[in-house]
Amino acid sequence: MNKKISQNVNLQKKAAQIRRDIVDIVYRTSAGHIGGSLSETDILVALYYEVMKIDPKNPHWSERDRFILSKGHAIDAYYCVLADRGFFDKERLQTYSQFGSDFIGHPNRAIPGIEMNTGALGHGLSIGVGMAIAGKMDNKDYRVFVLMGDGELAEGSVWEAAMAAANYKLDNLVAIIDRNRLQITGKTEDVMALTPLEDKWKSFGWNVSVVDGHDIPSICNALSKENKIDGVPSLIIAETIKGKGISFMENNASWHHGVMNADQYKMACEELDKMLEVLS
Ligand SMILES: Cc1ncc(C[n+]2csc(CCOP(=O)(O)OP(=O)(O)O)c2C)c(N)n1
Ligand SMILES: [Mg+2]
Repeated sequence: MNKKISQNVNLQKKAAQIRRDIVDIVYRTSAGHIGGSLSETDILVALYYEVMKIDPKNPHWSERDRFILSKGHAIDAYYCVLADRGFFDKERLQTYSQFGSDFIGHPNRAIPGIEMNTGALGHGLSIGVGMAIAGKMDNKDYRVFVLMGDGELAEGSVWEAAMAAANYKLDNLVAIIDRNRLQITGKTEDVMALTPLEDKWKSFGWNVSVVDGHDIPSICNALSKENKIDGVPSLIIAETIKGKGISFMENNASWHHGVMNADQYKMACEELDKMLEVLS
């Protein structure tokens, strides 16, 4: 197998393994936000295993690329990726959502690798703008990545940040939208219509790409520095499926923060184990 193809298979396998870990921690804790965690998994794998400049043993390394999970509710995938990348011992995830644990239901800076507390939607892009301005002022060449939900775009503060990013020519800022077309109560287009989404961001002065958010090589391509336009912030609209990888959860808003019963957990594990077997 050529090196590129085998690397792609490895990343697909990694994503399937991360999905398997997500199912485990969500089932164990009877909490979490599984739908949006499964939709963003391939994006996080592309970022943390291929694209971002990071050193898990030195999470405060000044040259590191920064990542903000603005859709902070989808913490399950984020914890599993950070654990697998070695930011902290996987065993610590056993305490997820338990009284006194640092591993609470939204990102917080007590966890190595997490840059910013998030969860109140609509703030991540403003934080990213600040970090990108700081990078420019300090003459650093790190990039700042911000992952937002599509429902999150109903928050007006997102658009204020979008304007500021273009105004300050932040070409070191990359925003990604997990475009799964669902938010908490139903379809984004019914709750707060976003189309034409691409045109909206272009009109705000962004360099916009649209990709299949489950095709890891395409995500990596879109995130590559080669796609940068000098003086222009970049936006990737990643077309995804909420609940991706588990048939009965896919495209179903009730799995935004649904909790599996024992039978559903078994079915979910079987589907992901089968996927892992195919990729082995
Ligand atoms: C300011 C704010 N309002 C409401 C919520 C409650 N809430 C949590 S998740 C969610 C839906 C988010 O949908 P989306 O951004 O599309 O996320 P995804 O589909 O990726 O899970 C809402 C409304 C919140 N966390 N923050
Ligand atoms: Mg959504």
